[in-house]
Amino acid sequence: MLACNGFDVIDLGVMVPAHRILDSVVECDADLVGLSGLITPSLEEMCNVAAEMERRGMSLPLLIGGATTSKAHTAVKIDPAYNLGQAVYVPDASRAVGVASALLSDEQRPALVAEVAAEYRAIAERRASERRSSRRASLAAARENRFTTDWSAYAPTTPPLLGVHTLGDYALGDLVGYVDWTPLFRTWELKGTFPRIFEDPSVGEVARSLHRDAEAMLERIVAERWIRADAVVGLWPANAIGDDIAVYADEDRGEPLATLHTLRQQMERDAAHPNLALADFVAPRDSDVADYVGAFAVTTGHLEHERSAQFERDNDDYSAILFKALCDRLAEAFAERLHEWVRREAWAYAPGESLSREELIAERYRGIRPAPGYGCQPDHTEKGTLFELLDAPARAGITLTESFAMNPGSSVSGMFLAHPDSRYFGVGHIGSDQLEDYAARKGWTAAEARRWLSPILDADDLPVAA
Ligand code: B12
Repeated sequence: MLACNGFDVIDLGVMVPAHRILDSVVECDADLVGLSGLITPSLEEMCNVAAEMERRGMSLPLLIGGATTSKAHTAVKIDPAYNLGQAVYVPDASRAVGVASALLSDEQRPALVAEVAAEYRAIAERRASERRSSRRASLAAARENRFTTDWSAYAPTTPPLLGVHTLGDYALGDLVGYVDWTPLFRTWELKGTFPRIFEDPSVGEVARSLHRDAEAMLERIVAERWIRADAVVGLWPANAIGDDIAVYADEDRGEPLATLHTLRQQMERDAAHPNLALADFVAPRDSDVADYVGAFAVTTGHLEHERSAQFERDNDDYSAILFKALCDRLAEAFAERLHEWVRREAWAYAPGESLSREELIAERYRGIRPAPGYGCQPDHTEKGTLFELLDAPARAGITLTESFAMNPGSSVSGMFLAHPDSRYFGVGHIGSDQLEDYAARKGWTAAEARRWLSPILDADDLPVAA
């Protein structure tokens, strides 16, 4: 139990399923429930919590926050599942106390709930009419307008290090130069880009002091080996087959080891702006070009929990937050370092590359490392295929939860694509035709497809809360 601004707070921890959250809520006779979501599958779980609260006849206020949540999502998907109580989106933790106090006050609650409910109804109606009027290309038309290139003129480099490689207990000192500091400032809600943020008249001084503390702690993390960095990387022969990528064990390219599924943009576009899918950047099977793909999983989260819990026990929340944020920075730095190693040595399609930290952050290199959950691959379940190919639990100690979050938290996973034209994009919303097609390719039932793809579906295709 934590004491926080006059409230007793019980933190149930991460990735707790709906029924366990609500059992605890009843057990401790809570006055309100707060949910925080980092990646989109947790948004689905929030809808389940709301529906389960309704089923149990509860009417406690439900506060929603976290990186992937939004007022629109709360209004359109969570609130409609919870008619007995009110779901309220809180964009920033510092506002949580004011909102919670108002919701618990008999005088203030009715007006706040009426205001929020009216605002959410208006948002839901606006969204529904926007969706109805949004124009979308059919899947067939989008495929027709795919990215194409003269594959016969493309000669992929054969990776000298094909297969799966473990980089266990990697030297932490080697990662420091790859840290992108900008997101660290965002953790403290300091807006600005490193290093320009230091000159900002309003936040510059705070940013400088935070950066000094961060560098000092980073030095200790490295010198005293506070955490362990583990990674696994794989490179295989591969070819695109339609919107999928077949991954092969060897150059015979017989039965695929696995199939990576990709989703295609369906917004209305023209020939100058292709409707992209990640599979477009891998040579198609019928081109007879021998292409390759890579995958990786990295973590800097082993041992993280023990130390951050110690800071918390010592009532040193500042150090606990700073330490967790640094572990996240190191995980990203490790992915950056690994990608560079792949380009220069393991796949070796850019052996002479030599880029500064700034150039790496600006992605001035050839190829991309799309991660499931980003805009160009919104399907988090693809991590399951990557993890099997990489044997990530055994080789790097990273596991997936039921909703495809990675454990430990400071972990990143994704693919490597090398085509010079490969680039990041957002799939955006897809139509029912692609929903059905993708479900068939993944071997999903219609309900499974709607569950996992719900963030990119139109209202008519959305799952109905249980
Ligand atoms: C830090 C971060 C990470 C860290 C992970 C941290 C961890 N240990 O779990 C690292 C670098 C490891 C990482 C990895 C990944 N990430 Co990431 N990550 C972020 C990032 C940059 C910041 C999130 C953050 O911590 N912000 C700081 C905190 C303080 O802010 P916050 O969470 O928004 O919370 C504030 C408010 O929302 C509010 N609040 C939060 N919760 C609550 C709850 C209540 C009740 C209330 C009232 C308020 C409240 O208070 C906070 C302070 O004001 C976001 C991008 C972004 N700008 O948000 C992407 C982001 C969340 N990541 C994303 C993705 C995809 C991933 C990966 C899946 C990528 C991959 N395949 O490897 C992995 C998943 C990791 C995992 N363990 O499963 C996507 C998620 C999109 C999606 N569709 O799901 C994002 C949005 C990036 C993007 N633009 O696409 N990530």
